[in-house]
Amino acid sequence: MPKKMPDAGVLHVGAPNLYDEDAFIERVRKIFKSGRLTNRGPMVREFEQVLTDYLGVKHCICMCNGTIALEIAIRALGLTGEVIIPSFTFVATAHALQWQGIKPVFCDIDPETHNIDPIEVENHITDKTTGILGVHIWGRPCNINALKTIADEHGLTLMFDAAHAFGCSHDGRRIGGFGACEVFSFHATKVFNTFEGGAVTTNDDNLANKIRLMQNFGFQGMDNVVYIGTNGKMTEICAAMGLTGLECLAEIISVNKDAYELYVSDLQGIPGLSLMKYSTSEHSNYQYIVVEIDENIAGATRDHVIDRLHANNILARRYFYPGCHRAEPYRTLYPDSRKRLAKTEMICDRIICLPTGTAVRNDAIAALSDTLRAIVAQGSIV
Ligand code: T4K
Repeated sequence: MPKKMPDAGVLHVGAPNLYDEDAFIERVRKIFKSGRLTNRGPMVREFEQVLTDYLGVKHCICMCNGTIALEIAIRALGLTGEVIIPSFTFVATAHALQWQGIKPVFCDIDPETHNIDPIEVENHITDKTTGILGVHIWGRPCNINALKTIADEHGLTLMFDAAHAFGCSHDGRRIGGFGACEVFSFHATKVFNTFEGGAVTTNDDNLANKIRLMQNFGFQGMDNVVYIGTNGKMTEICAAMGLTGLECLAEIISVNKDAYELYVSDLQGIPGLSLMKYSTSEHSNYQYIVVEIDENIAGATRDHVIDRLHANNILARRYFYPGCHRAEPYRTLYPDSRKRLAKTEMICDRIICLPTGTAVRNDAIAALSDTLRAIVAQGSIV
């Protein structure tokens, strides 16, 4: 059972889903008994095996967090030069490239799906492009088939940032096995968390082997270093949290789905406000409640609505405002990006994420929706 949180008076986007404390502590006791704290001990090995089965992939390499997992995957794939990514993502996606001297080439999104637009991707391919890094924003898969066709035609590597997409599917297959590899985040704020954590999943044996070596300083065996590497290892305690979380993941997703359906009915008919839909034919984790405000119809700007929600102890978020291309260092390094990101900027300026998850009670959703309705009714544009 996921642990139900008491209502603390303030509603947060990102309040963690907590698991059964006793089951977790039992695993912590095992760690203390074994004396094995990290370096791919039994807990991490078990966690990787369970994840491999759950995701239906050949390899799962658990990491200390999603950002390092991205960096290692990018390096192991040998990406260089330019890589095409959406600007509408958490800044870690762009940083993981720029940190290694690779230029993130920001591409516009489809305003319906909020995902990278394959037609736009084609326009950004140059002789320096080595890859496409799609992001399954809000857990809704990118147009994977179209991206794969483009990557194959141009000899590019395709990988995915699946930080939001744990438990989601595309064409009936779990996210995790698409592209050369996919990268998950198990950060505290995610649908499934290991305090901090992440993983790279792949069906490629050689790539998996390389990533394993790179996450452990490049060590092959005790004294033999074969690659430049870093420390990307997951600890035993994080794996213990993950194993405990997997036992109640289905319940967490079901709580999220119920919350989403409550929002669907409670937010109905608010002028200028639309709630993002999840596919009914695929698995979704319902992690994000995303509303779009059209200020011309609502009569209130998105930022006014956010300010009023905050004043009412509802810590809604403007993910992923302002968009990577309008954040430093990208704004200064690549000032021309703005010219081709009109749809990204429009979405960045309209989105609000609302609280959900096991920390948010149903009556709080009803009250929040009433507050939101009242804020829009009051308006802010004269
Ligand atoms: N790619 C994508 C597409 C991502 O979205 C992310 C991470 C990554 C890559 C990188 O993965 P990691 O390296 O993080 O594994 C949060 C998270 O820090 C970040 O993991 C996440 N995306 C991003 C979307 O959101 P913030 O800056 O919004 O977090 P913060 O600290 O403001 O927390 C949000 C709310 O949650 C707070 O109001 C309080 C509450 N909270 C938070 C934590 C950490 C708690 O109640 N307890 C907690 O322990 O970035």
